Amino acid sequence: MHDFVIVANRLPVERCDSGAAGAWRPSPGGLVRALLGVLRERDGVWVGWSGVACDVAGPSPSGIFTLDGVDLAAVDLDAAQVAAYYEQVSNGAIWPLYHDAIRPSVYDAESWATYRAVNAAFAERAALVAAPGATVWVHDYHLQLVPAILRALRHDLRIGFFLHIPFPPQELFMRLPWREEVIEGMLGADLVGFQRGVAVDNFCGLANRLLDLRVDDHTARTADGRSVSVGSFPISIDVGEIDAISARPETASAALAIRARLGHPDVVLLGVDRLDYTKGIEERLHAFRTLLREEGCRSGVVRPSRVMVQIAVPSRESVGDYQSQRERVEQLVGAINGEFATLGHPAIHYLHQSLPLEELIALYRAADVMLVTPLRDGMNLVAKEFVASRRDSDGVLVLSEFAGAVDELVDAIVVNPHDPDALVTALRTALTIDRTEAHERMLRLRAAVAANDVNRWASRFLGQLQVVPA
Ligand code: GDG
Repeated sequence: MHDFVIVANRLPVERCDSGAAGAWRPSPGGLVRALLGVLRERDGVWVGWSGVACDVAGPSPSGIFTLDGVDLAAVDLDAAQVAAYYEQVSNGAIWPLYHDAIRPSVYDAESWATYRAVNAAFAERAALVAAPGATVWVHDYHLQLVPAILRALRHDLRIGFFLHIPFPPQELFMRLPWREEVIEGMLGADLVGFQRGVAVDNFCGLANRLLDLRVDDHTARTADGRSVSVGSFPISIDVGEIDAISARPETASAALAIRARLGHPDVVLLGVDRLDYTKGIEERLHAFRTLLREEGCRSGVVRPSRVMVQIAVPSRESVGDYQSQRERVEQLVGAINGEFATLGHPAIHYLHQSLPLEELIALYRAADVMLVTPLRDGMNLVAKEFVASRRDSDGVLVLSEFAGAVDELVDAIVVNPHDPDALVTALRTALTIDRTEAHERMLRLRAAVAANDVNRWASRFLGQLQVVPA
C-alpha cells in the first residue's frame, strides 16, 4: 500500500537491448525522470503497462516489481486490448480529434468497450495499491475514464488528472460518440489539469453544456455534490539536468564535431520530433525546399551554406497514419536531397532514430536555428530543451503558434505552420535576424524556461491537489 500513486499508460521502463533476457531499465526522458523523483520522495508506486502485450512472445514484467528504488505495478494487456484501447481508440480516435482533427478519427463502439474495460483495469490496479487517503495522479488521454471508475471504487482517495495533449474546442469534441462519458470520467478527479488556459475554458464549457453542471471560477459542481477544480499547469523540463549536460566540455566538442561532419555550413537548421503527423515535419521540409529554391542553392556548390538536420524518432509504427506520414516525409527528404545535395553533402540529414540525450543536447548546441513547427501540440518540450541547452545565449528558435510552449516562449520567432508562405518567411527571418536581437531574445527565452521547470510543475499540481476541498 502506498500513499502516492502515479497511473499512466506506460510504465517508466524499457527493455534492455543487451543483458539478461527480461531485464528492464528506466526509460529515458525528462518527464519520466522528474516523476520518478516525485515518486521516490513520496515512497510511491507507478501503475502502468509495460509496452509489451502479455500474450506476445518475450518476457514482460508483471505484478509489483522494484526498479531503481521505485515500486512499479504492471497492468497486463493482451494484443487484442492493445489494438483496441491503444491503437484504435487512444491513437486512432482521440489523438487526432484532440489535435484539431487534422486526421479523420475512426470511432468504433467495440473498441470503445475495450478502452472502458482497460481503464477499469488500471483503476482496479490503482485501488489495490493505494493506501487509505492516498493521492493518485492519473495521466493523459489513454486513461480519461480512470478518475471516475477509481472514485466509485475508493471514495477516500484524492485524485488528480493531467492531460498532456490539447483539449479541443466544443465544436470538435462534440464529434466524439462517447463525449459525456469522457467528461464524467475526468470529473471523477478532484483536480483536472491542462497545459493551457484555453483547454481549461474548453473543458469547463463542455461540462456545462453536456452535463448541465454549474462551473464558477474554474470549479465544477458535480451531480453528486462534489467540487472539481480545473486549472492550467504548463509542463516543463528538468532545466538543471539539461544545463549540466550542456555545460560539459565534451558536449561543446561534440557540437563542434557535428558542424565539422556537416561540412562546416554557414547555418545549421534543426528539427527534433517524434515522427508524428501533428509535428508539421512535412510542412517544414516544404518550407526549407522553397527557401533553397529562392536562394538558388543548386547542386555543384562545393560547400553547403544551409544544412538541415531532422531527427524523426520512430513512433506508433503499427498505426496506418504514422506509416503513411513516414513514407511522405522520407520521399520528400529524398526529393530535396536529389535537387540540392552535392556529392558527400546532403541538404537534409535525416535520422529515423532515437539518440542518447547527450547527443541530442550536442545537436541543440550545434544548431543555429531550431525549428519547432507542430500543427498542434500540447506543450512541446523540445523547444524548452533547446533554450535550456543554449548557455551561450546564441541560436534562434522558430516556434509554432499552435504549440502550448508559445504561451511562455513569446520571444521565439512565432509562426503559423499551416501557412506555407509564413513558414518560409519565418525561416528567412531566422536566417537574417540581427545577432544582437537574437541574443536578447534568447536571454529572455532562457529566463522564461528557468522560471518554470518540471519540478515546479509537479509541485504546483500536487500542491493544488492537496488544497482542493474534498
Ligand atoms: C506529449 C505531448 C507534451 C525526442 N527525440 C529524442 C528524444 N526526444 C525527447 C525530447 C522530449 C520528448 O522526447 C518529446 O517531447 P514533446 O513535448 O516534444 O512531445 P510528445 O512526445 O508528443 O509529448 C507534448 C508532452 O507530452 C509532455 O507533456 O509537451 O505536447 O504531445 O523530451 O527530448 N530523447 C532522446 N533521444 C531522441 O532522439 N533521448
